[in-house]
Amino acid sequence: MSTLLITGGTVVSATGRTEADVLVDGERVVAVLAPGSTLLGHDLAGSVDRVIDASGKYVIPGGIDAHTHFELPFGGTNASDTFETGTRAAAWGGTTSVIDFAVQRYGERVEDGLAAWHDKASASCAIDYGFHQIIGGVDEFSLKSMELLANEGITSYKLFMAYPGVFYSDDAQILKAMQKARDLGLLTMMHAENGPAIDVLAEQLYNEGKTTPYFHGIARAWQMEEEATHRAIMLADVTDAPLYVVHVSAKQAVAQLAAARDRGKNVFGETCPQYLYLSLEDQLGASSEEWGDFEGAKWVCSTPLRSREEGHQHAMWQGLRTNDLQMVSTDHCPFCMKDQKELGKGDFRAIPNGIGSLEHRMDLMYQGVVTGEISLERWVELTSTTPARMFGLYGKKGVIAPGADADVVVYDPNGHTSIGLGKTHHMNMDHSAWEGYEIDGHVDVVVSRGRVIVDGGEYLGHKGDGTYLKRGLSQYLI
Ligand code: DUC
Ligand code: ZN
Ligand code: ZN
Repeated sequence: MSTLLITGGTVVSATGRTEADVLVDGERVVAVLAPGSTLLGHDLAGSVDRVIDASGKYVIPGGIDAHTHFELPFGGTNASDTFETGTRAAAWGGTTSVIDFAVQRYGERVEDGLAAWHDKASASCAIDYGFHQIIGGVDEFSLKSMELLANEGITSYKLFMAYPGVFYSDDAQILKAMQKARDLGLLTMMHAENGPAIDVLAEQLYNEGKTTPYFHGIARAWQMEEEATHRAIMLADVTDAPLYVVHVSAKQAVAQLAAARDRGKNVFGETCPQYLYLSLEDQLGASSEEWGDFEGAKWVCSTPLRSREEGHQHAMWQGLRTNDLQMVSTDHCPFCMKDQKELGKGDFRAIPNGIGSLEHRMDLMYQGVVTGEISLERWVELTSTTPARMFGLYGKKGVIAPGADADVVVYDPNGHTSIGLGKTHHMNMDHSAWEGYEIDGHVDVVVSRGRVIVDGGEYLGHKGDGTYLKRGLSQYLI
């Protein structure tokens, strides 16, 4: 067991900041000390195995990305990050826990999907990991299997109102699953888009010769997200089940969440960096020398990037400030252009949906602190503390306090990060959705359960060091 002292930094939590030294013994934080404290001896620095000087830097709880899809079979291919490559990239970016989605489809057993995800993840992860369960085929068997999930530490599951024929659930299925979830204390996560209507719109656009990535965003109109969000809220209301809407991108959907929350409902929403920074016009409508008007395929994801002219990005930041949106995850679902996104050349409907952002979430959200969109404390809350509370990890994760896992990031506000291929990029992708983004800050040191895994530009993590997070019930409910 080794000991570590992080000294001279500003420890930032969801509720404040303070000058303090953080003492780590083995895998845990054991003390947060006033600078110069002699409580634990006159030469604490001399008695520990390692001292990290964090002077002038922020000391924050490690990031928790509660929405990743490693190796997800989707759109005729598999998401290109494995648990190994994905968790390594996460570590580089200051994220020390991920929650990925195990998959069950029609005709499959939930238990088998879960076992497959454990097989992929165990011995592969550099940081700690947990699972949500996708229930892509709601039937009497999968409903019964939900009873096992909480005991396995899987206290949240995801349904899709989109993707008919793949993961789609109709209203009757959603209602039944929510009733079961309410009884079991599980949190229902919802992909809220009206899939059947979207598929009709997409087919009509395609038949009119509108085949480029831009039309992915047109087919998946904001009305489709608002309507599904409202329907999900009503189904949750009538079943008295808590609801967490994933990857919110339409300002009208935020308004639906806000209205439900104003009525005192246990309704929550996450957004993702892509919906804060990127747009229909600038990205889905982009063209390049290499890819022509297929360039926009890099940013085909669902929910889609939305029009900047309509003000969705502004509304997402606003929602984060007002707590109408509570968290920022990435929906990390990377695909290469070559052989993967290319499947949809000439037909936007066949482009695998997904963007890779996991490595850059902490930086991109810190840039929101620099530009005044959110406070320093809110940065920590959105990226670590609330994810921990929402998904039953708080106390162990999401906070720097005695007894918590020593997942700590030393972040340098005077540092700089240039994002892009050949610069900062460790995800298994042949392009970056964030090429050219410049961040006025830098992840200097990353500690995962007491082990230093990133140290000033050097990666020291190991495949297999990450452990499975058996999660408790949500600690965020009203
Ligand atoms: N959206 C994506 O962009 N990718 C994976 C699944 C999803 O819902
Ligand atoms: Zn989704
Ligand atoms: Zn997702």
